[in-house]
Amino acid sequence: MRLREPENFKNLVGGRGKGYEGGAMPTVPRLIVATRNPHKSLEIRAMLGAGWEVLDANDFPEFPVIEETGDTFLENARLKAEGISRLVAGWVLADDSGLEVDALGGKPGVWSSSFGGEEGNHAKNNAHLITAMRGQSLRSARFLCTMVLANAGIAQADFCGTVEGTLTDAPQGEGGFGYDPLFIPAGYQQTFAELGQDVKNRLSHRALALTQAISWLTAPPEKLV
Ligand code: ITT
Repeated sequence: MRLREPENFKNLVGGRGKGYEGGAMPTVPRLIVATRNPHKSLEIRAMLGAGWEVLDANDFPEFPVIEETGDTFLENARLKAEGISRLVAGWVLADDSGLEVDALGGKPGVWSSSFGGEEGNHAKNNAHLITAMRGQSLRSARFLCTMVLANAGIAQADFCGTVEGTLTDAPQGEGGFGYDPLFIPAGYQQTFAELGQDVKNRLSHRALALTQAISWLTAPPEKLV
């Protein structure tokens, strides 16, 4: 998915595109993604294309880790967006996301990142999910993503995206990250990890939330900083 370039991007805090070495290169709007998960920012960068400069918390080693103490995706996205937005000028986008599994009463949900016992360990998370789902005939699940846009330390808007699907009983495919090798989106026969980044970026929970966030950011009335 490629989102259109914003018509009023002159009013967004801009930066020079990476690789700018002087000359007449136009300023592009800058979005700082409040994440340390490089897979998320890679997807967001690919979806936005060259019309945006996308940075993340890994570009700012001095940024603290924001504790995710909320019980909902919205609370955690807001904590991350506002926490980073207090430290940097311009628009900050936070993404809190996860997998909701019907047979597990909605788990791992908000705690998707540490389901296997170790924060951010995708292999352990997947192994734990496979074990938890062994023998289960109800295989339905969904990825959810809540995004919050913040500026000057204050959340300004939030957006949600959901993609329904089913779980395999063993990993399939090498692409994507996290639970992608176990998740077959509705209407497809392969996992997100097999379908590849272009397909995932057209239909994912993250794509659906990002489309709304960018529309909001670039629609009149102009969002002056
Ligand atoms: P940040 O908080 O720094 O953004 P994180 O990975 O910890 O990074 P979350 O707290 O939002 O982010 O947890 C998201 C987890 O949900 C992620 O680690 C995966 O386990 C899962 N997840 C979210 N989106 C996913 C996707 O597109 N594909 C596969 N798994 C995903």
